[in-house]
Amino acid sequence: MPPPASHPLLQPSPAVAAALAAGRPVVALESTIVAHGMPWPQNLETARAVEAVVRAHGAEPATIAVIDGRIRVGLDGASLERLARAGPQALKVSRRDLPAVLAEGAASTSAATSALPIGATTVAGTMICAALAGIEVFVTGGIGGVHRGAATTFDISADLQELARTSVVVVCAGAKSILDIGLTLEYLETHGVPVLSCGQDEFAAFYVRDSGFEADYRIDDAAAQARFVRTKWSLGLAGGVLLSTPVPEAAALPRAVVDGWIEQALHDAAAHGITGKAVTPFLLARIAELSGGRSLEANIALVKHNAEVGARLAAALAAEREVRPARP
Ligand code: PSU
Ligand code: MN
Repeated sequence: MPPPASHPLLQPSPAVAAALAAGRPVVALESTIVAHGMPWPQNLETARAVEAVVRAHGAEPATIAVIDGRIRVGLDGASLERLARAGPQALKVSRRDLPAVLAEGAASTSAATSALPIGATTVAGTMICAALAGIEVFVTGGIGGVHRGAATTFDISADLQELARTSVVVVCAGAKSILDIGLTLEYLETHGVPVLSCGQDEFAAFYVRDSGFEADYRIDDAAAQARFVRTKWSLGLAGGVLLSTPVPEAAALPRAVVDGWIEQALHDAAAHGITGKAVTPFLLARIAELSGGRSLEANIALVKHNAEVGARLAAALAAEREVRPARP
């Protein structure tokens, strides 16, 4: 929806810039999942594999991160490795954090900004950067949401507010069941964010296929998804669309088993006094430990599958644009 904007701090790779200029499909990918969501070296392997899936389905991958004071849209191999190796040392960058990793870059005309930490963008942070770059589709693993116990902790991911305001489609395997999925969906409804599902009626629950909650609309066909999105934006209804698709059957984990790990991980987080932005990375890492790596396998499989769904949608949106210009 947003016209491709340029900003001095925005640095698309040559491949991404060329694809955008030609109206070819581009898929944004986030970097918090790389730095904070998975351990080395599976994080780098997965990031590369996900980019390959996007390419195999005819779209250009654009992994987004803030490096040396620039919003990099599309990372070369060395930068992707730098991000993956930085791991938890990278700053987790949501809406509020963008200036912290960019302000020095803004003041500088050279690349003498390497003292800045690498910024790994969350779903919210990546949506902002994708919209700035003119990218309409963004693939992640699972979005942040309303945490269990939010009534007392107020812990509600900034991802939800971003979906309410920024016009990008976010493809995900639903929300992690470490969250309160019912409340997450209520929040999205309040803010007018359509929740689409592809492949099943239910909203997905990350490692688990079924969340127990139905999505608003099931649309399996990419061209029909693209028409839904174009229609929303053509009405001036700014804001995101959430497209949920379940983890592939072969990699899905049984809900009862996952619930046990989650209870334990939540207990441990409380015992360690983990709060704020550290909560989600802590829970993901603890669940990976408790599951003996099974949750990580599921996580990798679902992101790759999301990449396929996202690339098909990006291609359908590009085709739709040719037929009916969104911005006359
Ligand atoms: N989903 C994953 N791995 C992740 C995340 C989501 O499979 O690492 C990250 C995303 O970047 C998401 C963030 O935006 O967790 C949510 O963090 P918080 O709950 O602090 O808003
Ligand atoms: Mn939070």
